[in-house]
Amino acid sequence: MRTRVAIIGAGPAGLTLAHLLYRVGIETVVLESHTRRHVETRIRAGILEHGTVETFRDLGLAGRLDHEGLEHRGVELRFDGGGHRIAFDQLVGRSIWVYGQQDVVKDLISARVESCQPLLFEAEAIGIDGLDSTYPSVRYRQNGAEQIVTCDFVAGCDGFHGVARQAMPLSALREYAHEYPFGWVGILAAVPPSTDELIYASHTRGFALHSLRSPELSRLYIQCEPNDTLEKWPDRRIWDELHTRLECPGWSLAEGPVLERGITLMRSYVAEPMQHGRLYLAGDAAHIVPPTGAKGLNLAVADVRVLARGLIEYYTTGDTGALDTYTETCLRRVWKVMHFSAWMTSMFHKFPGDLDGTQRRLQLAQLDYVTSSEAAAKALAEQYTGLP
Ligand code: RFL
Ligand code: PHB
Repeated sequence: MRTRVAIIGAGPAGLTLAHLLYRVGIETVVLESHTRRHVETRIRAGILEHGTVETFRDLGLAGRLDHEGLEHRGVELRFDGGGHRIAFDQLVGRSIWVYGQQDVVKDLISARVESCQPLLFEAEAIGIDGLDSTYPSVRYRQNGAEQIVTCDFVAGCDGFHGVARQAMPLSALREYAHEYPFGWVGILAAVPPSTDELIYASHTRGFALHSLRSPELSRLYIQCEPNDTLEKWPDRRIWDELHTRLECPGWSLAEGPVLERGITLMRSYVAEPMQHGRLYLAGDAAHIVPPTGAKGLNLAVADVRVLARGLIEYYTTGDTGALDTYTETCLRRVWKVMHFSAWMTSMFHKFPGDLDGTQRRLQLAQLDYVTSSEAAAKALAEQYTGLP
């Protein structure tokens, strides 16, 4: 098979890139190791920045998002038994959308299938060759047989555990990795959300988050130990901790059947550079942020906007200027978002080793500042709703 851009991974990064290029007539092949059902039902992110929503609207892919997505104009920060609203619209004139990642992926896949462009499921990329030539190729396995797609460029959109980053010579790669000393237990529950807007809570027992997916579905998270397993978190314990950590006078949390549960380790990671020869990394393949800032998917979409611009410039003018500066352009946003996500994480989580309570007092001082100073609230709102 021959194409212009071989895209590894049908997550938000790979699928959005495929659509951005299809719109201007640039051929792509998308390879995805899992089944369609698997990628469409994987529950992950839920918050879309303004710019991410605009990207899907520009592509004509926001029909269902505009209909079923929930626009949120603020968020609540809860600590010391009190709730404080950060009003995004008043502070920065922007909002965010609650719309599940699996719905984003479903919409992008169905539009890709409709366009009759190649999207291969159960096609696992196993190696990339010729990155330093003008004819790179991707080897993949489908139905037990090894196949090859040759191309002009390879987009590594295959997530943190993919093969694309591994194809870069180790000597060319600088990695910045950090594992947090905690994880998140996440549940999806069949109960109307007990709140209209997201609640981020910082409690002496640790972080809790009340998010949602629809008027009938709540999504909740709590901080846990880094090596906890789900066996340690029966539903009763999850709800009890949520009640304790989210407690606020005059407010109560409604419980319901737990439909899904999972544990996520919290880490941050950046690979520099994000390109080598004809290979470009985008999204989780290049960087991971802790989910406290709700940024991973949004960053993935921001990367592929930059990559698509570079590829379009190359195919229309032959100029490689924007491709050459891909890493530099992306990293300017990536490191700001890393900083924001680390800041949100440090403000809300319980860190081990705070023996004399200094860290807790610093956290409370920071939360008090953010919720009482308009300038500080604006900084949070600007970054949460998305940097331009
Ligand atoms: P993905 O979504 O991991 O997609 C990569 C795809 O590549 C496939 N793949 C391969 N295909 C072919 N050959 C191979 N060798 C392959 N290896 C892998 C995989 O099967 C997969 O389909 O990466 P992408 O596109 O970069 O998207 C990134 C986002 O998925 C991720 O950053 C977010 O989910 C992070 N995240 C959040 N981001 C937000 O913007 N807002 C949020 O509210 C938010 N909440 C979250 C989150 C992530 C979470 N978890 C589970 C880590 C909440 C949680 C709990
Ligand atoms: C979610 O709804 O899944 C969600 C919301 C906010 C976050 C992370 C995840 O910071």
